[in-house]
Parts: sequence; C-alpha cells; structure tokens
Amino acid sequence: MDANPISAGKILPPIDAATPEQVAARFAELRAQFDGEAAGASNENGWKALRDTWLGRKSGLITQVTDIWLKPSKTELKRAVGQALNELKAHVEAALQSRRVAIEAAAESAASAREREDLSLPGVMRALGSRHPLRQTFEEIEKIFLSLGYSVVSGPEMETPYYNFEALNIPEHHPARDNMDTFYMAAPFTENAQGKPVVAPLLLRTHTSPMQIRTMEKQPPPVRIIVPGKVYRRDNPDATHGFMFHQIEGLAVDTDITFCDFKGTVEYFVREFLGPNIKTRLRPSYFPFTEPSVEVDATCVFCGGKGCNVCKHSGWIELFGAGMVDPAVYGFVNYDAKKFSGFAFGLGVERLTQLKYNINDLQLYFQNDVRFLRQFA
Ligand code: FA5
Repeated sequence: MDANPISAGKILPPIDAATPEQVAARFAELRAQFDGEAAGASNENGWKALRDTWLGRKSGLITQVTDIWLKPSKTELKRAVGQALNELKAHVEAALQSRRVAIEAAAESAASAREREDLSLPGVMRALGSRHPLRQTFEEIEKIFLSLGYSVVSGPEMETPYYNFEALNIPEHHPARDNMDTFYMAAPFTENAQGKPVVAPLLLRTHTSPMQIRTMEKQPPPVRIIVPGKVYRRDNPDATHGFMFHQIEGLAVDTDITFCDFKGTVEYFVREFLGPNIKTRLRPSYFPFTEPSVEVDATCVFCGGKGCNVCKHSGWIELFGAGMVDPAVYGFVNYDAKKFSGFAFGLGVERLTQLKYNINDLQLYFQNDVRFLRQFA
C-alpha cells in the first residue's frame, strides 16, 4: 500500500461493549485492522500514511480511541478499555518501528543492487585505428633494406641550396632545377659545409638526396643508408602528384661496389616489395648526381606484363630513378673517386604504394576518409 491505509480519515464509532470481554473483542478487531494495513505499507510514503492514520495527534485512531472509547466509558469498563488502549498503542508503536527498519533496509539493498557493477554487460568498444598505408610502405621498405645491412637515417626538411642542389652536381641555372621548383623560406641565415654562418636562402627540400651529401660529409665509407622523409615541390596536386610527398633515398658506397651490385640490390628490393614474379629492367635516364643514370621499370603488376591500360600496353611500369654515384659528387665530400664507388636511388613512396595496392588517386592518402584508410587495417 503506497499511500492511504483503509482506515485513513475514519471516524471511530462509539465502543459497542458492555463487558470486558466485548471490550477485548473490539480492540482485537481494531488491532487486526492495523496489522492488515501495516502489512501493506511497503515504502516510506505508505509507512508515513499508516503512522499518521494511527498515531496522528489530532485525529489519529489512537487519539480517537482515547476520546471516543476511553473517556466516555463507564467506570466499570474504564480499566479494561484503558489497559487495552495501552496495549494497542504499544503494539502500534512497536510495529511501526519494526516496519520502518524493514522498509529502510529494503530501500538500501535495492539502491546497492542498482549501483552494483554488472560484469555481464558488454564492455565499451573503442574503435581501433590502423597504420596509414604510406606508413606501412615505409616500414616494409625499411625492413627490406635493414635485412641487407642498411641503416635508416633522417635529415632536415628545410635545406640549403648547397645540399639540395650544388653538392649534388646541380649548379645554379642548371635546367635540372626547373623540374624541382620548390618553396623558398624568408629566413636567410644558415651554415656552410664548414659549419660557418652564411647568408643564403633556405628551401623546403625537393628530394631526399641532400642526405647523401650530409651523410658522406660525416662518415668515411663504407656507407649503406636509406633516408625516408617528406619532400616538397611546387607541383599542382593531381592523381599522381602532390606538393608534399614522401621519398626514400638509398645510398651505398664502398671500395668495390659495381653496377652488378646495384642491379642485384634493385632487383632484390623490387621482388621483395612487389612479389617474386615481378621482373625489372633498367632504362637509361639522366640525373646530374648519378652516372650512368637509370629509371627502374617493373613488369606491370596489373597485367603481369601482357599490356593493359595502366601500363599503356607496354607491359612495363616506371618505378624509380637511380644510378651509380657520379664521381663529381665525391669531390664535394672529399671521398677519393678513384678508390670508392657506389650507387643511389630515390623511391617515391606514394607512387610505389599506388602501384602495390592499385590506388588510382594519390590525393586519397591525405583526405583522411576512413572508408579508404580502413582497407589497409
Ligand atoms: C629524384 O627526386 C631523385 N632525387 C631520385 C634519385 C635519387 C635518382 C638518387 C638517382 C639517385 P625524381 O624527380 O624523378 O627524382 O623523383 C623521384 C620519385 O618521386 C619519382 O619517381 C616519383 O615516384 C616521385 N615524385 C616526383 N614528383 C612527385 C610528386 N609531385 N608527387 C608525388 N610523387 C612524386
């Protein structure tokens, strides 16, 4: 019973009793009525209503028993009524008290049941990210060259014209600079090869090749490094170009490195990266810092060399530029060109990833569309 007990608002009729036994019977009825109502008081509101109905000071039933049954009762019944009233009152008070304790305990255990952790509920599922496809290509290529004894080095993205061009045998006004038009910085102060401060413009490097020079300046041969990193060119973004993209430079210099070592390394890398059935070919090309220079082509990964739209029906796809280090470059780093030889290559990471996964638009890498990125999870 939530609110009102049945006898709420009840006006007690005069006691209908002429003997102590009848008095006892009337009180027994009243007590039974209380017990019934008490059993239905199952929460705090119900308990309060029960208390007010029976113990309310002005019109509670116990007060009414005093006023309507006890006070006007005949002298010979007064004792019996008084005694029964005391017993009823004591019973009502005790029952109300124990009911209250029971209701509070039940409310408390209901609250703690509500607050208890439900270990059977499913946990919070956090969406797992994945490595970006370019990062995966970096790691894959690094792993291949680490297994060949190369180490991974990195260098500044802001370069001097000396490292980006001159020391790579690309003097000012050389036409090779046109292909690599880039972003120049306002900050004019930098260091020359001897570490002396000079005034020169800085530029965002156009390739990772400056690290060939910086590495050879610092250490004598043997050198076996790869240089992953960002490079910048003033190219308009399209399906195969970005104004920022990634390269991995490779450089190996030692006393006895031949064109055969170069060819073997390149073939091994291409097979490891694109698959064991891929064939390579070297096509004559030109870079001011390698001689001879080549473009490395691979049999088309899409048609297996038969000829398709992607390879323009030639069966071959251009992979990257490379060559034997031009002896003129050794002059800039004080290596003895008669004693040492080596090779270098420059991989375009976006293009290699496009080839490997048949991605038709280079811009997809940078648009952060999870539908694209999820495919590489
Ligand atoms: C170079 O940058 C030379 N430094 C590579 C090299 C290193 C040759 C060592 C010899 C020895 P190239 O300009 O071709 O070469 O660029 C190399 C690769 O970068 C290209 O094959 C291509 O995959 C990628 N690339 C060039 N321009 C862009 C561009 N705008 N967006 C995305 N990738 C590009």
